[in-house]
Parts: sequence; structure tokens; C-alpha cells
Amino acid sequence: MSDAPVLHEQKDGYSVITLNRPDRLNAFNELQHQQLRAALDACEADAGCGAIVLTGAGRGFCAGQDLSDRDPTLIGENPDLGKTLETFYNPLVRKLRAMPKPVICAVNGVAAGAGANIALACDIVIAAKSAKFIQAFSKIALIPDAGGTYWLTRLVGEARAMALALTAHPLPAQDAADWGLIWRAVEDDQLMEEATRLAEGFASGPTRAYALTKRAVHAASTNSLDAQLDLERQLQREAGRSDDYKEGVSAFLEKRPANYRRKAG
Ligand code: LHQ
Repeated sequence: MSDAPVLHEQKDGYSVITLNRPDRLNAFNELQHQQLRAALDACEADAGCGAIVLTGAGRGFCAGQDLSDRDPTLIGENPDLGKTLETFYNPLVRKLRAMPKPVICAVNGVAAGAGANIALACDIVIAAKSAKFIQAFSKIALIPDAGGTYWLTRLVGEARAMALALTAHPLPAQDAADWGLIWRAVEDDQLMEEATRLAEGFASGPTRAYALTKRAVHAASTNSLDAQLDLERQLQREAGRSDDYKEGVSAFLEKRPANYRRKAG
């Protein structure tokens, strides 16, 4: 296997992107950020890619920022972490959210710090039952970043968000699923099978409808009901004019599986 910090495998209709620094639990350094961004850009530009699976090599998913790059004795006493966020993490979160195809995060092991919050930025999060989600930031005197305060408060409510953030409590995958933080916790040996099944389904599905659905769902948490109804009208109008919609309805009426062309819609 390659020792590149990010592996990008193109499958039939979808991509698998693997964070690959297992001896550091796939903690992010600059090269890993750059390669992940390049892989996501390639997926976005590839009309043959209908979905993305993001996972980690080895026993962890991602332990957040590589702290060995952050040794205060080496980088000085006045680091600008805001710059690190603006350069690397914030663009990554924005890219995952704006990606016009479903991103499935297969959390294979511990997801800590920004690693947990990058997972939560994905559209569907499935985790191995042995995985844990840790808002590790308070242990090193930081605040949750990479969207952590946004995801946690919206997904599990302020009481649980606050306790997770302040205590850095390692939340087991099953609890994360029971709380609504993630979609599902599955047996460890079922994780990639489950993620692949989802990706294959999206790969043969109505691509444009998925992109529009992402936009509508993302807008809902900040829109008023009136604004959201207007947005749904606008996006549904667009969906309703697509070849995929015609095919979906025809297939239903003809009692056969829909045959969406990958670039249609
Ligand atoms: C690591 C790391 C790691 C380097 C494990 N770095 N080596 C944004 C902007 C700018 C700056 C700061 O940060 C941020 C965002 C953030 O993400 S801040 C939060 C950074 N992450 C953490 O604080 C988590 C640190 N890691 C841990 O607490 C533990 O490793 C966890 C709980 C994740 C896993 O514990 P264990 O399963 O017991 O594994 P381990 O601790 O033995 O780790 C295995 C190896 O991985 C070990 O190396 P070694 O050479 O001893 O085998 C660790 O040093 C290394 N590693 N995380 N973030």
C-alpha cells in the first residue's frame, strides 16, 4: 500500500478516500490537508463519481491536528491558530458541505478533535461500534473547531453539546447514533460493506436531486419557515425539470427500476 497521507481509489461510480497516517491515528499535517483537498476537488470535477466514502487507515479515523507540528518550543509562543483554521480546516468543512454529491464518512476508529468534526461535516456518518467521538480540544486548552460548536448544538442540543465540549468525554459510536449525532453504528467488520452499499446506491441514483437535497437540508437550520418553503419551491422546480425526474416517474408507472444516467439531471 502507498504511504501517501491520503489514498484515493476510484470505484465504479464512486470514490473511496482514505486518510493514511495510521501511526499518528491519521492526524492532519499540511500535506494530508493538501492531498485531501486535491482528492475532493477531483471527485467534484468527475461526472463519473456519484458519491464519496471518507475513511481512515489503521485503528483510528482521525485524531485531529497533528500536535507534533505544534510543539510550542519549536513554533514560538504566539501561534495564530485562526490562520491554520482559515487556511486548512474551514475550507475543508466548506468543501465537504458544498460537495454536490453525497459524502459518506465511515468512521473506523477514534475520531478526536477536528477529526471528529470533519466526520460530522459529512452527509452520512456511519461508525464502527468500537469507534469513539472525542471533542478533545479542552484537554489542550482549545475550543471545538472545524464546525464542532455548530454540529454539536444542532445535532444533539446544547446540554449534550456543552458537556461533550467541556469534558472531552469519549462518546462511543452506539451512543453517538442513539443521540442522533451520526446515522448508524455498525459492527466493525460491517463498516466498509455498509458504506460501500450506500455509495453504490448513490452512484446509480439521481445525482442532481442529491445535490439539491443537500442545499435544502443545509439551509433549513438557519432559514425561517417562509424562506425554506420558498427555497423548496425553487429547488423542486429545478428538480422537476430534470430528465431524472421523468425517468423516476416513468419507472414507477412502468413498475421497473429507474435507470438514471450518471450525467443526467
Ligand atoms: C498523535 C495525535 C495527534 C500527533 C495521536 N497528533 N500524534 C486546529 C487548529 C490548529 C491547531 C490545533 O488544533 C486544531 C484542531 C484540533 O484537532 S485540536 C485537537 C488535536 N487532537 C487531540 O488533542 C487528540 C490527541 N490524541 C489523543 O488524545 C489520543 O491519541 C486519542 C484519544 C485520540 C487516542 O488515544 P489512544 O487510542 O490511547 O492512542 P495513542 O494516544 O496511544 O495514540 C497513538 C499514536 O498516535 C501515538 O503515537 P506513539 O508514537 O506514542 O505510538 C500518539 O502520539 C499519536 N497521536 N493523536 N493529534
